[in-house]
Amino acid sequence: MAIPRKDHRVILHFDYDCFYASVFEAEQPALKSLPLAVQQKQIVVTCNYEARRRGLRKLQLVKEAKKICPELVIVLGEDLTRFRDASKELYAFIKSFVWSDRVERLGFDEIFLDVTDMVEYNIGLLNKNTLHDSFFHLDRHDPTVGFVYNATQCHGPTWPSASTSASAPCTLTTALTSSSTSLHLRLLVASHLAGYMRSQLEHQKGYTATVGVSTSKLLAKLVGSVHKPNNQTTLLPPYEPAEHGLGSTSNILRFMDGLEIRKVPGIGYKLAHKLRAYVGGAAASGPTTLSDTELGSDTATAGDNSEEVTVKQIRLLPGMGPRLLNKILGGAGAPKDIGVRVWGLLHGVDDSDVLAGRDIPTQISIEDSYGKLTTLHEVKRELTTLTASLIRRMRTDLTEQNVDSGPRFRWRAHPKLLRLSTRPRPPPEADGPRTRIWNRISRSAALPLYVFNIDESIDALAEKLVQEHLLSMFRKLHPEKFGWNLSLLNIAVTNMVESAGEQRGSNGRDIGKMFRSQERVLSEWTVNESGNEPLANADTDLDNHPTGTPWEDGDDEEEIPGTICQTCGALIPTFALVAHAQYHSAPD
Ligand code: DGT
Ligand code: MG
Repeated sequence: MAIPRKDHRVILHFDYDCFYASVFEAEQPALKSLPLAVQQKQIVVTCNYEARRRGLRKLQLVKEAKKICPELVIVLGEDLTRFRDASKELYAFIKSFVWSDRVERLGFDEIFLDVTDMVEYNIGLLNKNTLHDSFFHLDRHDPTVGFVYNATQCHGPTWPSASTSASAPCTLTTALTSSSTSLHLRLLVASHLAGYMRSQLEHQKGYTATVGVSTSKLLAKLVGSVHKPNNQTTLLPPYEPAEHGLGSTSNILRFMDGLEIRKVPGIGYKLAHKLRAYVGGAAASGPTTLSDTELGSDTATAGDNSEEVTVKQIRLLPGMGPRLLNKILGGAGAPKDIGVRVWGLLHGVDDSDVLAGRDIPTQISIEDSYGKLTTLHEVKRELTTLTASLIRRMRTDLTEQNVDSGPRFRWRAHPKLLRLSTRPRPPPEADGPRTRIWNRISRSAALPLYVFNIDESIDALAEKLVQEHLLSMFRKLHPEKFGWNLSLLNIAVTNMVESAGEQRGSNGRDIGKMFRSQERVLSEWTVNESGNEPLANADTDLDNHPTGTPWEDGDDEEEIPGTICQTCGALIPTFALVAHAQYHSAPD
């Protein structure tokens, strides 16, 4: 089956190294030489490379980390403000190099850039006689702005690497003799831009990043992680099997084939589970064909699901293709074209565009998770704290200073809905501690106008919003007076309406107009059930984004999917369950 691609683009993917730890290091450079871990709840969410050299890993229990490295310096990272601020600052810095507005943030620490225009412009100016001494123009209008580079070879490592490559390394000679000349040359030139931007990021901002260079977001992200940290990787052509004549293999296919399926963005926990189970089942029962009536929901439990499975193993299964994938992965809630989409992903196909950055978020949400939250008194206290943070965030992210006369600040956008979500902890089951907690329940209501009153104190507004709105929303979610136990509270403002086009300085009147009809809605106090929502997974997953691309990002807030340990009652992230069980079974 022919798989169409958009190979004319040049895409870079930036992933800051040990991001949260780097934010602390940028504030206090003395930390750089020490093993440093960032703690959220009982987890080391990330650690610097000094700590990694000493055997620490990301997402490890703090207790375990301290055992491995007693001299570990631990900083608390539960307040996300500093990471959010650093992320915004770095985004603006990186964006300043790029000509197009196609600079897209994924979470706090990843950025995709479409640099096709810059690369093509610079290829147009290459002088074949002085390639060693080329000049990369960073400004179309000022020919003095840029950097000198050697256009006869790629900057930094490539995949395949120059030494192991069956195909030629990334030099201009191969670029010019190859049938894929222009692709090769584009990637070569882009690798220099990537190298320059990495060095500027390090020297001007004190952050290092790992970068991938290819023709799609998917490939740039995946190839970038080949050389970590503080490095970059360019995925070399040929990208199509036919490019180098009969018998040559596409480097995309070779590269993808070696990946564990869960590494592929878009193949999340659930899809990987089904695919692994299918491979396990197929291995146990021999080749399976499309007519097999066993396919479908039963496949998820058919085989050994603990085994890692590569893209190649899936791709080469008998009868494998979009139709079989549809049978394996389809079902309630799955997109109709899941088979075609996953088949494309396994072949490294991702035609999604790098989206132009918007600096107004689609929603703002604040949440916290709890070991035990059982009384209305505690709920009210927590709601008030969360609401105060939410209003603070709204003021930071959604207002700007008024340059004209009138009020000092103006709202750049107005969220229209207020949403309260909780995650009730199910009662313990007889079969042990591994009850997965996946479901949130939520209710939404119109956001009252008074929240936008900048002259009122945040604490007073938070108190009012809780008393007058959130508590009654809470009671509708949990009509029983007691008997519930919550593991999470989340408050969000959504349905953002941007104020672009409004006259500066006229915000008071405009807000009044905008919310007049809303006040009517509020007076009737209708609360809409928004239903159960799946837990937003930390990574992107078609499972959770049935209508979108693998790149749809959730909230800025993250959380750790967890399970209650029945021995100690702590909320343990799913990935840490085995380690945690070992901890209880180990002698003191
Ligand atoms: P890297 O890219 O391997 O050098 O290390 P990081 O720390 O940049 O890791 P990355 O890129 O996966 O994630 C960026 C930040 O997001 C990281 O510094 C901490 C946070 N983070 C990552 N995974 C999780 C998670 O599962 N839960 C929580 N709460 N935070 C996470
Ligand atoms: Mg990172």
